[in-house]
Amino acid sequence: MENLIKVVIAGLDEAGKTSILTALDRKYDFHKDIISLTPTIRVEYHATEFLRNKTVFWDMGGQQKYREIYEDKQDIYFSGTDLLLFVIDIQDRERFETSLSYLDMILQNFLKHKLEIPLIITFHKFDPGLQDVETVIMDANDLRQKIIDKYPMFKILFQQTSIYDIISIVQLISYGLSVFDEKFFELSELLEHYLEEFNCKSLIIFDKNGIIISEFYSSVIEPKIYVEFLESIKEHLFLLKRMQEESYEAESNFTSMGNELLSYLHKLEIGDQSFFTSVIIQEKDKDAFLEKFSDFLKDVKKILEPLILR
Ligand SMILES: Nc1nc2c(ncn2[C@@H]2O[C@H](COP(=O)(O)OP(=O)(O)OP(=O)(O)O)[C@@H](O)[C@H]2O)c(=O)[nH]1
Ligand SMILES: [Mg+2]
Repeated sequence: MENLIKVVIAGLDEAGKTSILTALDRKYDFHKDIISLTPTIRVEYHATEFLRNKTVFWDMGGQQKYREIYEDKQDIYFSGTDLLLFVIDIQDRERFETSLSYLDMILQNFLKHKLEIPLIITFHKFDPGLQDVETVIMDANDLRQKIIDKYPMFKILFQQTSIYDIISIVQLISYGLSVFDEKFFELSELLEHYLEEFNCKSLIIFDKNGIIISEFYSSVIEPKIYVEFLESIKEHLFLLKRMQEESYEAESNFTSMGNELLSYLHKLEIGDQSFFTSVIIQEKDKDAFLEKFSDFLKDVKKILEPLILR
């Protein structure tokens, strides 16, 4: 059975909603597209597919004149929402209150219709340079606490994102979509098991759009390799795009990362869908890894097949 998932992305004008979607679409080389973005007029729709679920993102232009329209015609805009992604510009202190009252309008509508859907609230424009700026961290904590206190009835996941950190964007959307099936829990347990078997640093499964379906990281990633580590995951996003292209023959790819680490990307077909496994291991473990890898693929297939072929 095919499902249609409606994801509403809301937040004030300039919060960065369209930028988030653009970054997710392109994954690479998107900065110049984002610079030329113009304010969204009313609602723009972006459709994508996640497993067998068609997902439609409603990118709700955030200017005041549009917010008034949504408030007037709430039921038209917000009915049938499966997931709300609410974006708060963490650099826009002056408008935190305005942002919270917009959130309140939407949540009151959900409550009226007993829509107990998952919410993701992201503190966006949390750029790499702001990660340890005390005032910004405190602002985020205050906002989080206010929201939790006011809406105990909702399950809310808080995130921090920046378009200068593409992994944060990929994770944002991935966490959102993975709430829709308990299979994801099984998959996560499987990854935890194999992370140990392979003795690897990270184990990630992406779908064909580069959306993370499941991921597991070693708890001992040394700070000095962290940057290269993120870089190599970014490279995998780029490489998986190329593997999707007709002209790129290889199904898998080992790359040396320096520091005695290898990154490995492997394409896996289930039914008519492609998935990608990204692994980072130590060079010395390569042979042992390759011996066990086919078992891993079999186990992954076992879990994903029913999702794909139903
Ligand atoms: N510093 C920083 N700027 C960002 C980030 N994301 C988006 N921006 C900038 O914020 C501005 C507004 O981005 P948009 O994506 O158009 O904002 P929007 O929420 O879609 O706005 P509306 O369509 O009017 O509702 C642009 O100039 C982006 O370049 C970020 O993570 N960090
Ligand atoms: Mg926009």
